[in-house]
Amino acid sequence: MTGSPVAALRRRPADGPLDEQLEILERDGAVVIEGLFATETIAEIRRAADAAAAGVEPGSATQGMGAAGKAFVGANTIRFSGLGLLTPAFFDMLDNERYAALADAFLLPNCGSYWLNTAQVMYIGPGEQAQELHRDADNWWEFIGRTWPDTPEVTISAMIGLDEVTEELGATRVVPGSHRSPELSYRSAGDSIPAELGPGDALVYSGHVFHGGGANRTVDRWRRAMHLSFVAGWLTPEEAIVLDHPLGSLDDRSPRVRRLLGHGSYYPGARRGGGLWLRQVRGIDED
Ligand SMILES: O=C(O)CCC(=O)C(=O)O
Ligand SMILES: [Fe+2]
Repeated sequence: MTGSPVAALRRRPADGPLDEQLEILERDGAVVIEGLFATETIAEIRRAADAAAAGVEPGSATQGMGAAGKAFVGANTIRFSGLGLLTPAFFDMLDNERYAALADAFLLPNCGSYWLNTAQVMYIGPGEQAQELHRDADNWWEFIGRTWPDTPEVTISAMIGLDEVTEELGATRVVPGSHRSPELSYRSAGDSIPAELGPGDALVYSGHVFHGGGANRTVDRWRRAMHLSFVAGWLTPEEAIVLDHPLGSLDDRSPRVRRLLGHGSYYPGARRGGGLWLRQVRGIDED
């Protein structure tokens, strides 16, 4: 594939029409939603993330893949999850109405419900190289690969600015339209364009679109962003964030937060199949 169909990622305000945002997401595979998260929420998440980042060794994340995982996440990048243990503002993010509406429209045609895939601080450090372009849905390649490219959308991701995120700092690079490409790998970064973000803006993208963290070309500044993604309830999430929150500890949170964090079972509804993520042969949240 040569030449992106668009010169810049399309951007829409969070309080604009949902159908327009969805149309762009479906056509380009990605859309920037400006002001998706409230300023106060972002300020609190950034405070908590900055404090925790001070204790995390750059390059220590492995994605469960040893050296290959380290190469994927970078040598001078700080990554960690567990934000719900650091600040309750994390639960506000999970309850964000517009991101919920986008995820519902995108994923619920293919599942009875979805849950948290991962929520990760991703601070790209000075001098970091660009990440390999990839598709987030490749996590479930055993399933996705069988029907590629006619495969359902099973995951939606957001890269969220916790500060100004510029191209120079390593803004996520996206190849618009590549979610429809039959190509299995995409190593040329030539067609990718940066998703620059202000604090609270989010790049919302399909698990089928090629993207990757950009190079940080500065000598002393960090790219401060985080990732928040959901996956169909019949697939295993990337991160066992569920284990951070013992059963009973989320009783004062919303039903959505409880379900996203695994404190509810998966029900197929009108689809074929049975309940999943059950306990004692009953739904966790069944009466
Ligand atoms: O850091 C970024 O901008 C993107 C990271 C990413 O896409 C990933 O690790 O899956
Ligand atoms: Fe990714």
